[in-house]
Amino acid sequence: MINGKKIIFSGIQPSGNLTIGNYAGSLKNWVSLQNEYKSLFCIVDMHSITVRQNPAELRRRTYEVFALYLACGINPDVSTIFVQSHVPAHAELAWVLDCYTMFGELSRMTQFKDKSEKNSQNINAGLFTYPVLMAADILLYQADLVPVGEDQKQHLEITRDIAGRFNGIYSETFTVPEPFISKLGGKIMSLSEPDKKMSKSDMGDGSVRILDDRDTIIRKFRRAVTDSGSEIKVEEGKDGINNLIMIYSTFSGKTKDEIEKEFEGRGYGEFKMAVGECVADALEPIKAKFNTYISDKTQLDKLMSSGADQAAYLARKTISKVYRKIGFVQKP
Ligand code: ATP
Ligand code: LTN
Repeated sequence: MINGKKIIFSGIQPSGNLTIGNYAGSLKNWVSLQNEYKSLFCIVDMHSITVRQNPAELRRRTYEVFALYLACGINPDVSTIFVQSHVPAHAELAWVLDCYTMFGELSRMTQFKDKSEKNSQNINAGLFTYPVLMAADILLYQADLVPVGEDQKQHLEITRDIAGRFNGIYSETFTVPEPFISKLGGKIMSLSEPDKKMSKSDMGDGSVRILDDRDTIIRKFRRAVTDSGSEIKVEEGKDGINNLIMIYSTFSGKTKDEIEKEFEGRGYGEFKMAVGECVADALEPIKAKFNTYISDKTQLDKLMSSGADQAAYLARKTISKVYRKIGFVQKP
């Protein structure tokens, strides 16, 4: 608890241009939760180097993600926004937690298996211990709730296990966090391969970016892969149309039933256009705000620096407690 409020922590990797999946699964929920909870939103640059990044691009994207958090409505006066590598305690706690995490547990992580397949020439140790750094992010701030997309559920489970194990050995040290995964938008699928999660590091037309221009957004939706059939109806096995209905619902606020009624007797083509236009309309104000924020580097630097200070202050408290409990001698 901070000032009587429960704590939220979440993060996104600056590993590409953010997608509407990142928006629906994360950012949108962060904005609606930020006033009720003490919130910390991180740009997890240390996680992103588990896959090789171009240094200049990583630097640019870190600023872009920061500006996008602001543009989506994260208020720096109420929430702490910061860059992971600016707070050394993340790496410090990750090392400690590495020693309380089992090789077998990490071997079961599906994200590790997926990313190892995608990056078969670079299956580095960081990719393997990725969930431990994520556990450190969350546990450092004694977070109660972690709003993420469905793909992160397994990482939350291992975080809870690590916290429970540490608490069991050394007495209550960490808050055991709960995941917050919204039913709507928790898993947006690729438009070109609707059986796969939309992912920011996937190039191509399957991923719609928050910053795509209007025509690109509409074109991507027009080309979205759909199943055989013509009815706009949620149905088991119809991944393509189910995904489009889910996206439309997330961005329009309409329920599944309202959407099915609205498009009764109308074809896939018409529906795809409607979804594209609805998403493009919803993203317009975000893009406008993004352009304003990204053009003021001085202001971004100021916010980045103050966010890191706020986070570092909280993180230090946990690190000191952990070092004391495990028997590290305090520097005399
Ligand atoms: P990468 O392609 O680099 O792995 P990513 O698009 O999967 O990136 P992350 O940075 O790993 O994005 O995730 C940031 C947040 O967005 C997480 O909370 C994650 O669960 C959520 N998220 C990512 N993709 C989706 C999606 N398709 N649907 C819903 N939520 C998503
Ligand atoms: N692993 C997450 C990003 C992430 C995160 C976190 C999310 C890193 N640290 C802490 C929530 C809390 C991902 O790949 N989407």
